[in-house]
This record gives sequence, structure tokens and C-alpha cells, in this order.
Amino acid sequence: MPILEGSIGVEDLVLLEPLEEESLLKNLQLRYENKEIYVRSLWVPLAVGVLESSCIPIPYPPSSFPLLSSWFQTYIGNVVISVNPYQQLPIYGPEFIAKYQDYTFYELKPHIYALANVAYQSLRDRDRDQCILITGESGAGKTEASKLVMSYVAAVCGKGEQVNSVKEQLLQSNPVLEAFGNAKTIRNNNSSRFGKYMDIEFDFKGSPLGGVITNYLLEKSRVVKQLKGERNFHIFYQLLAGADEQLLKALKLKRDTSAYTYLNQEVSRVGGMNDASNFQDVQRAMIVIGFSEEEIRQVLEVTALVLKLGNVELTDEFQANGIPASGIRDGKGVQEIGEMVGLNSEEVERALCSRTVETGKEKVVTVLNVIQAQYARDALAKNIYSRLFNWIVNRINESIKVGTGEKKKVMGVLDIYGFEILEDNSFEQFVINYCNEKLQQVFIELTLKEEQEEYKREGIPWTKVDYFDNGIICNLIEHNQRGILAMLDEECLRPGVVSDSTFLAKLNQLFSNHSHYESKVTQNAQRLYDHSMGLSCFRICHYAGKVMYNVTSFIDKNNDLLFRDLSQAMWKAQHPLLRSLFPEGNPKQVSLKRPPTAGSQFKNSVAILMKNLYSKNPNYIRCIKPNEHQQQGQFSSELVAVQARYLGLLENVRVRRAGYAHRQGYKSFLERYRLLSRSTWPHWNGGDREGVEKLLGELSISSEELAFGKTKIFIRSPKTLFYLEEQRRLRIQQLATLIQKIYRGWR
Ligand code: AD9
Ligand code: MG
Repeated sequence: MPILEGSIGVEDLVLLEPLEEESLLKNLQLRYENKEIYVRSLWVPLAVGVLESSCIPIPYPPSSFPLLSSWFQTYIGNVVISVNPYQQLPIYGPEFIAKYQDYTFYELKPHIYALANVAYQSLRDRDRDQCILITGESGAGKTEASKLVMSYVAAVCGKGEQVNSVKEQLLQSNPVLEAFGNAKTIRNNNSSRFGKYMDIEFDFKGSPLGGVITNYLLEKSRVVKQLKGERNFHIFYQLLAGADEQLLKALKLKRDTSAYTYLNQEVSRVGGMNDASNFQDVQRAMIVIGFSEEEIRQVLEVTALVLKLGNVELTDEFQANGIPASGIRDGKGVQEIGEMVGLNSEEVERALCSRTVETGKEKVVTVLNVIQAQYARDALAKNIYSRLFNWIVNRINESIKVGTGEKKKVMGVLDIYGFEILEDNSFEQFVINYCNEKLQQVFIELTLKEEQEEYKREGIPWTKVDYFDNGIICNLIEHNQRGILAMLDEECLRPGVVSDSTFLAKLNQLFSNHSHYESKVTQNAQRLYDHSMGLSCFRICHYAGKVMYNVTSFIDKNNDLLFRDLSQAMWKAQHPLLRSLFPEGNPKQVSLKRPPTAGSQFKNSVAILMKNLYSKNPNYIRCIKPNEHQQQGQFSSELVAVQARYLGLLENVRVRRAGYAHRQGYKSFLERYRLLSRSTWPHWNGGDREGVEKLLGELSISSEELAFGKTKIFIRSPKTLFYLEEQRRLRIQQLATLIQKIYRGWR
């Protein structure tokens, strides 16, 4: 179907004509301009379990069969492409949810609701765990999409007081996590600065029981420093704007954000965002989830503590022997902190300005100079905040967790930070982009590779659709012995003088010939003179583009160590929550074992995530950002082209279009349909494949529609399958009438 001027394009990319980048972009643009932000890429069911296990016939049109939408659940996965509208469209809410609930994936306009519906029904009716993978750049609409999925599922799954309270708890986790884990960035006013994977768990009827949230690496460096035009985490501004006078007084806070070093570096307001009312929402949400008033108070106290810590000013001092030391400029701030969380202020001061090193049984105290003391202060603030965030996630999990004895069906929703290319990319961007590489691999493995390999295995004639397999980049980063993360760990653990530059030197040596690695050194060796490449940088050619990382502070961020003096001081706090965040500060529990590095922890959690995703039936929402200005109605073809390219949209459609909608083993296919042919019904003594050939030959199904593989029959279009099902239904009816007649005759 060629796209005609004046039309609004095709809703299913499989119907695109001609199938090339230009028409794909034109189609997305046309639709976008007509406020049609969703497009799908038609399913290709690989295995049809319901057909094999059920005797219920499937009539056509398919929607009249209750299990049919679950029947479309596929191994290759449904894909919905979503282009961020940057405006509220009238396509959400109860009325639309009700509509999508009654139809299959392809019968109504493409929508996230349609995808959520297929996933949910497959889970409920076919007992197949599902996952919804939401990917795209920062600001492309992933978090909004994940909320739409959750609200759809919550609206259609189960009823009753108990069920409703579970739903509310699950939904209300969003505002709380967003307050503490999201921030305004230059790309997105509500950017998720952590990764989130949520398993929603259901009982056998499909009613929600609860869930588990896993969070990934909060970008804690933001607590102490924000880039130009960005803000700290929302909660700080919400607290100052939304707390009543009494609460502000109790927390000894000023309302004005400019009073706080951690908040006054850049912007403090976000257009269209009401911090004060959001603060009320967050508090309400915490109550719904089950936080006690006391817990909420303690969370806010720790949040306030972080702000106060940022205001502790450290000054140069000198010891009697002339060695530089540091001190606190105004003791009042530290005293206030001490009073608030029950700490001896002298001890806090000592912990900030000196460091104790234990060598055997001896303790040696060294003073810190002002730079080191500022570093210690900021490290403490970052640690307190990120541990508070983890505590909040765990506390939510405690409320929504499901007993271990129950059999559960699971729907996982992944909303993880999008691919990031900033002007200055650091360790955080490195791990974020690594995670995106891994997700791209899931998509490639399940939608492009496995599908094509099946045709090869089965000996079906197939013109290979080329795609870029990013396994090589994943390997470059994660290889156990020779990957960048392994090299970083090695450098962090190596005794002797290590620094970011020794780490970079190691990479340069190891990857000098790697096709996805570049640095000044490797470029010089090849006589390439690229002035944009910094001396302390390396560049990785990611699937989504080239990113230059500055290695400065890679070692530090990977080590993620907090001086023991600080953790011990925090553990001595009277404040129960603060104290619980620093268990390693307990002198009795001092472990000599080094905690795992940030990089290896991240790699392990990504590996667990991958295992989890591969064990489920995948559904994809591919989010696209139409412009860099967060503006409605603007569609930049260049920007979208880059995203469409790296999201592999065209390749995905090509595989789907050239592929076969249905495949089934000869034996089970014959068993199901042999009653349609005189040659195979009621008896068939030949082989399964011959039986299928006879049967389909007799039904005069066009040979274009069929391919005979080594072990399976492949059917190109779903319509042919519906036809077979309809014929089978009629035949069963006919046979039933016949049997009834014979039975009556006997009587
Ligand atoms: V990041 O990687 O967390 O920085 P996301 O999550 O991809 O990013 P997000 O969902 O936060 O982006 O969307 C960014 C903004 O786009 C939202 O705050 C909305 O203002 C806007 N948006 C996104 N999707 C929709 C939508 N379906 N309808 C209306 C939307 N606005
Ligand atoms: Mg987000």
C-alpha cells in the first residue's frame, strides 16, 4: 500500500510500500502530524500452543473467540512503535481501555493498550509469563509508556476490595519512585535517573497479587552536582515547596532553594511541573503503599540531612607542622545535623576532616586537606541519598510482596534509562549505554536472529535480512577477562599507583585493533587526526552511535568506597533509618572483604535481568523522540531516522513481511486438521509430512501460502490459518449432527 499524500499512512509497517527508510519515515511523520503516534509491526506467531492443546474451534473473524488474543502471543514478540506526542491526546482512559479489552492486537488502531492487552490475556489464559520491554532514547516516552501499560493492566485485571488495594499500591509506587529517582535534565524534564524493572504477579485467574521492583544504579552524582540547565532529584524541590510551615520548622529547612548548595547551582523550576502539589501526591502515595507516618517523617529527615550536609562549608587549615588540613567554617550546620539525627557533632566533624587507616592492630589517623574533606562530604551525601533510595524501593517491595507458597504468573515491565550521548560522558553513561546494548541484543536475538535461524534449520528458502549484531560491542564491554569492565575492576583492585590514565592506557593496549574502540592513541597509530578526541577519552561505536567517554573518575566511581570513619559515624546515629543505611559502620561487623565494585554489581544485575527477560514472552514498545526540544508537532526526520535505524525497525519489518505467520510440527498439524480431508480421515497410515501434503493439496491452498520444512509446516498468512480453523469448526459441527442422527436412529 503506497503512502498517498493526504492519507495518514499505514498503521501496520508490514503493509508499507515500498519498504524502505524513506517511506518508513514519511509514514511515521504523516501519522504523527495527524496525531496518530502509534504504529505496529505485525506479529508472527511462532508457536500456537492453544491450537495444539485445545479442542475449541476458532471461528473467523478472530475476535469472537475469547482466547484468540492470547493466541497471538508470540515468541518473536509484538512490537508497537510510539512517537512522543509531547501533548495530551484524547486516546487514553476508561473508554479506550474498554475498547481495547474486547479486540485483538491488530483489529483496532495500534496502541500501547493493544499490546498490554495481548500480553495480559496471554498471561491469564495461556499461562505464559510476559515481559514488556520499553526502549528508546532519553525523553522518548518510556516511563509514560510503562505507566500506560500498568494502568491498562490494573483496569482490566480482577475486581474486589483486596485486589483494588493491591492495584493501588502498585500504581502508587510510580509517584514515589519518580520523586526520588527522577530529575529534570536537558533532554527530559522528568528523566528517570535509575533503571526500573517491575514484576507484576498474578494468581491463576489473572488477579494481581503484588509485585517486585528491581532498581538499577541511581545516578547519585546528581545529588552534589548538576549539569547546566538541569536539576537535582525532584524530591528536594517538592519538599521545600510543598511542606507546610510546621514541617519545614521541624526539619529546620528554609523554603528557598537558593539557600542550599546542592540546589542552587542551576535551575530550580521546571515549566508545567508543580512541585508543591506533587509533594502532596508523593505523601499520599506513600500512605497508600503502607509507609507509616513515622517512616515518612524519617525519610524526609534523611532527605533534609542531605541538603544540610551540602551546606557544610569546609575550609583550609594547617597543622602545627604545616601540613594542610581542613576544618568546618561554621559549626552551626554540623551541630544542627547532629541534633537532627542524634549524632555527636564533633564526631561528624572528625569523620569529615580526617581518615583512620587501620594497619594490623594499629590505627593511624591522617588529616584530610580541604579538597579531600569536600570529597568526603559529597561522597557521604551521595551515599546517604542512594541508600535512602534503595531503602524506599525495598520498603515498597515489602508492601507489595507476594507469599512464596503461591503459584504466580508474572508480567515484567522494564523501563530503564535510555541510550545517552552527552557532551561529557562519564561512568554513568557508560553503564547506561551498556545496558541498552544488552537490551538491543534481546531484541535482535528474539526478533531477527532466532526467526531467520529457524528458517535455515528447517531448510525453508530464505533471503537473509541483514542486520547489525551488536554482540561484539557487548563483548567488548562485558567479557569476563578482557572486557572494559573487567579491566576497570582489575585496575581498581591492583596494588600500587593506579589512576584513570593507567586504566585508559590498559584499554588502549588491549583494544588497539578493536573495530568498535577508538582513542587518541589508537587514532595516532593509524595516523588519524581527530581533534574532537580528548586525551583522557575513549570512544565506543555503539549500536546507536559513537560515544566518547571521559575516563576521569571512572576508577573512583567504580570503587564507590566510603571512608569507614563516615560509615561508622552514621551508624552511631540515634536516627533509626539513617543508622540502618550504614550496616557496615557497625564495628562488630567490619568485614575485611572488599565490597563488589559498582561496575561488577551492575553487570551482575544486568545478567540477572537478561535471564529473567529471556525466560518470558517478550513484547516491545520502541519509543521514538521526534525532536530535541520537547515540543509538540515537531518532527525531525533526521533525528527519527537515526533512531529508526538503530532500533532496527526496517529489518524487523522485513523479517516479518517475508516470513510465515504460523508454523507447526507435522504430527500435531495433521492431528488437528486431518478431519478436513478424505485422504486422511478417518484413517491415515502414511507419514506425517505426506499426510499434511495430501490434506493441504486437497483443500487447494495456494502453494505460495505454504512451505514444507524439515519438521514443520509453515503458513504464510494468518488468514489461511483462520480458514483452516473455520473449516475444522464446520466439520466438527457436521460430525456432531451426524453422530446425533445415528444415536437417535439407534434409539
Ligand atoms: V528518560 O530515559 O527516563 O530520560 P523517557 O522515560 O523515555 O526518558 P518520558 O516517558 O519521561 O521519557 O517522557 C518524556 C515526556 O514526554 C513526558 O514527561 C511527557 O511530557 C511526554 N510524553 C511521553 N509520552 C507521552 C504520551 N504518550 N502522551 C503525552 C507524553 N505526553
Ligand atoms: Mg524515564
